Amino acid sequence: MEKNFKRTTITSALPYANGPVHIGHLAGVYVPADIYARYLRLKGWPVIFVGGSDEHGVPVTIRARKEGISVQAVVDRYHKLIKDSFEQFGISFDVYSRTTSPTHHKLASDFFRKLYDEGKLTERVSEQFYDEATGHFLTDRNIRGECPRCHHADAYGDQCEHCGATLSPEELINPYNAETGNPLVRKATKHWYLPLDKDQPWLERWILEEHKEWRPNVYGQCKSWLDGGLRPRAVTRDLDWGIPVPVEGAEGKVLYVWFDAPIGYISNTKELCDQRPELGSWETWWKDPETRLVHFIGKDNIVFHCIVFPAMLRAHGGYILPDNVPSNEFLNLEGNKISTSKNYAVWLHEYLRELPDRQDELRYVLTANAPETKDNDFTWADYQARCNNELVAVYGNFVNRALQLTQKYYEGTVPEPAELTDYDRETLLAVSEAKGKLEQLLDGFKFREAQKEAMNLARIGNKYIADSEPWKVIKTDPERVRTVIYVSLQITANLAIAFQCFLPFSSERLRQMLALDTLSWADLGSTSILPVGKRLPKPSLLFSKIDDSVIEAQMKKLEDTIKANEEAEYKAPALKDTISYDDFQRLDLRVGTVLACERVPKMKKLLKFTIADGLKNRTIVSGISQWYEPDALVGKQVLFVANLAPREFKNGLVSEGMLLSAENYDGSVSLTTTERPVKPGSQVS
Ligand code: B3M
Ligand code: ZN
Repeated sequence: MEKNFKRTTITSALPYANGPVHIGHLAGVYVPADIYARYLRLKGWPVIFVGGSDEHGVPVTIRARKEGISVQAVVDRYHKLIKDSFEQFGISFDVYSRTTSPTHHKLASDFFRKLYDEGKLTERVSEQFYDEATGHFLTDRNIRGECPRCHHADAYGDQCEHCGATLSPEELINPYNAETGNPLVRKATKHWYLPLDKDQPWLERWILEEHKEWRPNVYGQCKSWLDGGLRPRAVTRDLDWGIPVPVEGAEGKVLYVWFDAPIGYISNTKELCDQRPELGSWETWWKDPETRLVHFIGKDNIVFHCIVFPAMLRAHGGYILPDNVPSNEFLNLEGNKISTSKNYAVWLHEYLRELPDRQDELRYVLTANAPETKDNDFTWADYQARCNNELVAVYGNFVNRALQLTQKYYEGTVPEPAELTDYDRETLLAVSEAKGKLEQLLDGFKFREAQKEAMNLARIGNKYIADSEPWKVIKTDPERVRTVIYVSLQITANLAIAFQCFLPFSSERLRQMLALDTLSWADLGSTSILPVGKRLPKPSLLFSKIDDSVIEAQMKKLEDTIKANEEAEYKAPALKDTISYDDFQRLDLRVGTVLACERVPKMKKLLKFTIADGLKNRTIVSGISQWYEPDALVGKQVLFVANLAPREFKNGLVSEGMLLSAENYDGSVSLTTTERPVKPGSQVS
């Protein structure tokens, strides 16, 4: 930090209360924010960590309509679920409130009113799409219609998913309401705009010149927005859910969710300070230039936090601007995009139920694999490997050896070291150097590297104890072993501190096993955290292995979701050109009985059938071996095209006809048969 700040206000994006939170949320925003908050607290620096649910906007209203319940019921349910999940994952918010709170409604409303009164907003009437049947204006995403480019029937108002074109709703042919299917008309409506075009010059200076240290992905996105030229942005919407626009003649209008949500950070701080007077006034945390403001967000929120919200704060006046906005890229899941609407995710509340007491394992893997600079992939195989090969085999193993040997040789008391060897000194030096490295990485928001550094301490310890072989040396040189165990225990204490901000649960267990009152950052790097003679309680294992069966069950769950989605999304292919009855009559379709069925050597996909067709037996070759065991088909009745010209395969095999089968949504194939047994050779019509 170049400037000397007195305190830090940390915010993390307010998740929409329209569904549960998943690993993508945790990896992208909440774990990094929590690591940073814990780190500053460990250092004893004044910090508040502010979170909350975003309960306005269109998504919650859609969810409510889908489920046939009130919007309030939706946000109540998900606010609680999200809050509980975060709590159980040890996300150490000082406050987690919600944007439906009265404090927030008042603050956001006053904020808008001040901008309005001071003429900082512009007013404009424009035509928007309107559903006359429901009396609603629609948002871009809720408008569908025919794509003007590829003529796909159901393009979105902002994009055609079929040809990828970026669209605006006016371009759609025959636009309709995605939810009701009703046709839309255009209707004039008045809205208030934040004239961002006027902010362009100072934003360019402030971001592009004064904040070159921001992450390249954040800086780059800001630059491209600025290079494209900023345009005024509407900060109100025609909607019946949200904070009413506090202006006469604005009935039926609410503040745009992206206007009120970031103000939620301020409202939640106010609630926090009202509850905890020792924190002082909320204004200190938002207005004092000696306060450092840091926003943790996902990459889709960059423009709002780096451009729009700072412009709002500056227009209002009196507020500090963010010092940094460490935004992550996205986390994928087994190679696919995580999707709330498709239910394709690892949901935190389900993880907590299915893998109980393994919060640190997930935190560890998500940080080890954090999408800090590019999108990353979460896989269950990687999860298992990191848990078993790193947490169990390196960290857990080292700690367990150090603590067990202390019990075994010294009845659980920290032994007095004899004279240190060069190797001991080298090892301790490496340990004390970790602090500086960790600080540099944590201060620079490089959490992934920082956690690696913490794990490196465990590697140092593991190597040290393996090289020193106390279990052998005890017979010949017990004095030496006292030193080895002493040094190992000090490394263990360092690990508890170094990992505290990453893995709070296991650090807490380790703190108890080391009988330490507190863990303090100041002690990190010290080689005398545990005094000689200190009694340690009986240890237990810090981590346990993840079985294959656990991983298989999780994989199966994801595969089932993919299948269910494919099934739900299946659309029957378009019809072929019409044919005449005569055309149909030319086809000779018949029933046959399978006499024999076998695989074809060297042609993996094929099955060779011998079919009784009432005249003579015929051979039919069909590419369905992936879907059937040959033996299981013998005796079955099948339908086939009897007058298809014979077809010869490369190996000389000739197929005299074609079996009729149906291809399912997932590409699997099912043979057709008759509803009642009939004589082989019966005609089908
Ligand atoms: N709720 C969007 C999101 O969850 C939004 C963040 C608000 S932060 C002020 O991506
Ligand atoms: Zn298209």
